[in-house]
Amino acid sequence: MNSGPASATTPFDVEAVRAEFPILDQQVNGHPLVYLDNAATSQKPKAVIDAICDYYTGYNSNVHRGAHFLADKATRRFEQARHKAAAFINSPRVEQVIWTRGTTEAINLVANSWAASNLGPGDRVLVPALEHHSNIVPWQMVAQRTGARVHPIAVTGDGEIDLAALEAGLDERVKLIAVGHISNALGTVNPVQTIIALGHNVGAKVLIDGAQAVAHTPVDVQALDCDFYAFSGHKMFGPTGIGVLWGRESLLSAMPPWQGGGEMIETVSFDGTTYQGLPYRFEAGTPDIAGAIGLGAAIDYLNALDRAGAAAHETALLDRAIEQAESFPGVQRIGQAHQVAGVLSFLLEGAHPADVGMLLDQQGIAVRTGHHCAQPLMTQYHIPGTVRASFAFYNTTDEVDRLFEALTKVKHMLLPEVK
Ligand code: 7TS
Repeated sequence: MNSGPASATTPFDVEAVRAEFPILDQQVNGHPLVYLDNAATSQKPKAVIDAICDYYTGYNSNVHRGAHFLADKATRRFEQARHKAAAFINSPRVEQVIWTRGTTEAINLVANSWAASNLGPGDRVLVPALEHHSNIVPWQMVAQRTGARVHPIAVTGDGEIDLAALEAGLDERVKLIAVGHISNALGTVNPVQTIIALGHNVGAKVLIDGAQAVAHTPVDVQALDCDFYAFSGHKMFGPTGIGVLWGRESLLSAMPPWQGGGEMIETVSFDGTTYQGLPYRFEAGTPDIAGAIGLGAAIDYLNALDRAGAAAHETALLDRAIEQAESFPGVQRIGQAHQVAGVLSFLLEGAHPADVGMLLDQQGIAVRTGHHCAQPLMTQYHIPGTVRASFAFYNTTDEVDRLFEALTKVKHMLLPEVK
């Protein structure tokens, strides 16, 4: 893990970090905000907000087109952000970083380009049963078009991928394994390195959905040896509307474009059009320039942060939350994986998750309730959804305690007869 600039002996200063996130300092429903919905989207430090503001106030211009000062500056900053993203995940080459709207679009790009041209009848795509819908539905759509089939990989009652079941399902018909790095619904840290090696043993490609990982752990696509890695800027303290598809160069350069338009062509004529090389052939139309620049600022922010200290602080927060959940009468934790990050999913016995979420909100506490876009997992557990508290390094132990104090009140309100 990166240790950042702070020395190992300097304690992680959560109050100093919080001061960088202006949104955190506000009252909601008459209480200080406790933001525990970080898995849905993270908050943005001033540096990111300022970078976006500077772009619009100082050098807003389209990229790659203009022969004027502002266009040059916008293009330079936009491409600098791509270099930052490449370094952030240790990409061998910057051309392997393709801007997308986010994880969802990155996965759809692979489905519509690589999978549409490489899958055929009888081929298989393996997807763990705990995946987010955006790592299920695109594969179902392309399977329908190609005659391939999507097979779920079993998940244990604890919320871990059943590796024995995965191995049993692996043969040369499997062309792709699409797996999340960290589960958004349960926080399970999946053994992606093992899964990548297993997939490669049978000649399958492996795509990692890194949406939940990038905020919590350093990512090294070369060490992982994955074929594709997808992530969203907004879950790692950057803006919405921007994300990355990283791909192995040999795969990306053989893939057909999936959207046509400006920026992605070399020459256009009615006799035939030729396409740009990487990464532009996959970036039709005006990109989210402010978003890319904002994501670059988020990466700078993370690089300057004591990431080891932040990770240790997050682990302490989650441990405290799990401990309190387990000693809280009537609270059932959903998911008991050995390795978890960032997420506590739970139910309050006798109460609907939506009611719990609403009453927590009345006390200033923001959580998400529902199926978390992981319906097959909820179906497996026979539950309508969960209450999900998800943490970032700017949360405090006091906020964890406030969650459970508020939950005590919720319990009295919803279940006055239960002790
Ligand atoms: N994959 C995972 C694992 C996710 O958690 C999410 C978003 C996505 C893909 C899609 O990312 P997007 O940026 O393209 O939307 N997860 C959530 C969540 O847990 N609550 O709201 C969004």
